[in-house]
Amino acid sequence: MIEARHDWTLAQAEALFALPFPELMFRAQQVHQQCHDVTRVQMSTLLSIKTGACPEDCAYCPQSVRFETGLENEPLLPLEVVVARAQAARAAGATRFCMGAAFRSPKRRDLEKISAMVREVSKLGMETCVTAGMLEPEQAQELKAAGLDYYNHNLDTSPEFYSQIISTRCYQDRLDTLAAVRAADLKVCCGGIVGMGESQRDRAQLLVVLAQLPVHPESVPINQLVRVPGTPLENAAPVDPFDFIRTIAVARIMLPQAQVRLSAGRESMSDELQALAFLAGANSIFYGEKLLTTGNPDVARDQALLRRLGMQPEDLPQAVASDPAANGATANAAPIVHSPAARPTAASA
Ligand code: SAM
Ligand code: DTB
Ligand code: SF4
Repeated sequence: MIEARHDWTLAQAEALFALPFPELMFRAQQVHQQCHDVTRVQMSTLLSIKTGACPEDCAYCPQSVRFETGLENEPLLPLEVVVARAQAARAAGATRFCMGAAFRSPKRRDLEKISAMVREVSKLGMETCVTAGMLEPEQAQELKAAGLDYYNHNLDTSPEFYSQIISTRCYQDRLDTLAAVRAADLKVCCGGIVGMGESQRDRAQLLVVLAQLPVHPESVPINQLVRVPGTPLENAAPVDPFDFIRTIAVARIMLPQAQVRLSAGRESMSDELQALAFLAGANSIFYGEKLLTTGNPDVARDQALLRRLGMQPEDLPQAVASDPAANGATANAAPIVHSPAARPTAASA
């Protein structure tokens, strides 16, 4: 068992980034093998439950009201639409349903509606995740009471580079929300974006901040910037794919127990690059044709990729998979049966 370390320094993180690629991959593999079943991938499906018109100015984001991206704004989706999408995601093999809302922070009425969504999606036996901007401690507690498992709130980059990407809130605001989420006993999903013009040092510093949190995030999404026309970062220089893989490997080493998610950007990645990400220690993906507003590989491509690699999706929590009633599933919820096509095994490959 590798113990989580909270005393990582920037020099140590940078030294990992500077290792020869094969050496870094070997170190990441050692940690991955000890802490995880390397054949399993956790699959989360995203749904944008409130789209666009966000007052924040995050330079990467198509949902900011300040950029002309041609996005159609949409208010909070009705509960039944969200539940139907969660059921479909579960039937396709996802175990976690992530609901994303383009808010700076949710208002009282919004949070009540989101809490209702969490309650209903939980009844399907899926893990639930919400990302809806900054939260006060009581708001985090309200979501916890509704049965929420994870709250996603990314630090995105280093404290030093942050102000070049976002001016409408500061790094400390993000850290305060993360503390509120942790205090409410929610699991933390927190990561960043690679490809915004940041340096290797910024990537190392982001991982140091994550590792120095009092408790490591359970889930760490590593996004490759999706360059959306109309955003200030539409012409950002592409990242060297090996530097992207290095970021995943260093995250794996510094945050050994976390689920490291190969997140946005997969649509433009080859199967070989994604396989390299799994070798570097990624063990989670966003699964389903869409992220929030941009594309993601389709389900058939991901199923084929896992099959070719002899890897399998993680199972739904056991008690739920075998006995939906035990988890309070509603009468209109589809039975939790994954079609063989959705659950590729090494044997079926
Ligand atoms: N508004 C909430 C917030 O910012 O916390 C939740 C939604 S926001 C879209 C969630 C995360 O998506 C961001 O923190 C960012 O890391 C990621 N993201 C947004 N646009 C992206 C893009 N174009 N490429 C990669 N990641 C992106
Ligand atoms: C995360 O780290 N990445 C996801 C999720 N958390 C909410 C969002 C990616 C968004 C990519 C751009 C879009 O589809 O709008
Ligand atoms: Fe708004 Fe979140 Fe997009 Fe920033 S990342 S503009 S807060 S939706």
